[in-house]
Amino acid sequence: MGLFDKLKNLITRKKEVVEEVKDKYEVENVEDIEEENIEEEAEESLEEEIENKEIEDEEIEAEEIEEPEEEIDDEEVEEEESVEEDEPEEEVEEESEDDDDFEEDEDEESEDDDDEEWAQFVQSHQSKVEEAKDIETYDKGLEKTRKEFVSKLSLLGIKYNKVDDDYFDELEEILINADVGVNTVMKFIDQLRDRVKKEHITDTKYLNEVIIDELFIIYVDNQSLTDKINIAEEGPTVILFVGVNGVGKTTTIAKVAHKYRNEGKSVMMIAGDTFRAGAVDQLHEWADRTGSKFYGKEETDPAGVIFDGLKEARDNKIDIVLIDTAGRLQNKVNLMKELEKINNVIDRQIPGAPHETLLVIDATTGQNGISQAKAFKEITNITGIVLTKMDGTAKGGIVLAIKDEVDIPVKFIGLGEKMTDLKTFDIENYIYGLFKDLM
Ligand SMILES: Nc1nc2c(ncn2[C@@H]2O[C@H](COP(=O)(O)OP(=O)(O)O)[C@@H](O)[C@H]2O)c(=O)[nH]1
Ligand SMILES: [Mg+2]
Repeated sequence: MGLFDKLKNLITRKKEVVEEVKDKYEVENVEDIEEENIEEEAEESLEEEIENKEIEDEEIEAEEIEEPEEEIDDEEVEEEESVEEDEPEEEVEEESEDDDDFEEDEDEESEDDDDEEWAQFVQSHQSKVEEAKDIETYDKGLEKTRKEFVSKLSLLGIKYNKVDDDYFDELEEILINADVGVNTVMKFIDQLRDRVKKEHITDTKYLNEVIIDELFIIYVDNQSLTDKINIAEEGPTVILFVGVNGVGKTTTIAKVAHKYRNEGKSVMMIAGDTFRAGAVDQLHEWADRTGSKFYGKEETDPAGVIFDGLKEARDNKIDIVLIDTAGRLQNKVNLMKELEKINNVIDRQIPGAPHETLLVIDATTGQNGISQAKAFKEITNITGIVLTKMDGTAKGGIVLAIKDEVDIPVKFIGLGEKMTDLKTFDIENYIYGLFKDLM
């Protein structure tokens, strides 16, 4: 199976996940599904399974079917299996009606098991909804880019029925306008021309498939598809956020805190941006809202605040420490010195930390963002990029440019202003968000 077919399958599967969840919960938007809806749904589906199972059992007994497995499809087999595993309360009760003296302590034991199995059952429902929510957020956050870039791409396939120089010129323009980056585009067009020659491609519609295929190759480039956040094996995981003013550092910290708090982790925010008036208060507020601890003082040396904050994080056995910094790129030498100092104090408190230094870039600033990434890369060791405000731009091609021109993995992507709109970067969801209408 070719790469394009794989992408097509992937997109189809993702569409199905979202549709299935929407149908099941009878909602327009997956994001409207609340925790309690999931529990209700889990309860209902468990009852349904028990009923089905009972009906099946009766049928089996009545008809004496020898190998019923062959007659039911995969889904039903799954359901049947999980019913067996789940040993639902209702059945236990029924059984004990028949067998009244067979007995209470058994009941209690199986209650514990039931609790655990029930939790797992709910969990499987939750992960499905989570998956659908992720897909939907990418879908919405990339809408502008999709509308611009992909619709132009399909129009191109309609306008030209032959692949010629004019076609390539226009394609080049579309890609540059989507902020894929001039160098990336040049390389890309060269590769595409080669392939067109080698494979004797003349059909522009087929070429669209090749284009998607090649864009995907630029990003993947033999690397793993998701770049996970490096979590410390022991002690607090320290994540340092850098980037120029206004790109979304503080809000990103809030969103990251929200994510880890939801996973049940303890979080502390440290206000290393001690320069901008109100910056400390702004972070403090986010800490309160996300149920995170806070450490910060105004008008002091950031390295000092970070040093003290980390000590407190260690003493309080905090899982995740998020450090905000001031981003002043005006003076590279000063910023370099300051970050060096910050890194030193972090390492002194927690050897090996920071575990991540994330550079926050505003996707709407396009090539300017790429320049920032290049500059910061010279100043300090950046381990990942957070690309914010993707929802506000039609130029979502910047992800590809970053990969190709800066070669630092995008770890988070900001797809909107809500707390849940920051997602771990997932190339498959990104591809889905961009190309779902093309297939
Ligand atoms: N639409 C959108 N707005 C964002 C996103 N991330 C941040 N913002 C907005 O960007 C503005 C600046 O954010 P802030 O965190 O204060 O930037 P900082 O100066 O780098 O700390 C705020 O109005 C945020 O709401 C995003 O992913 N999408
Ligand atoms: Mg800030």
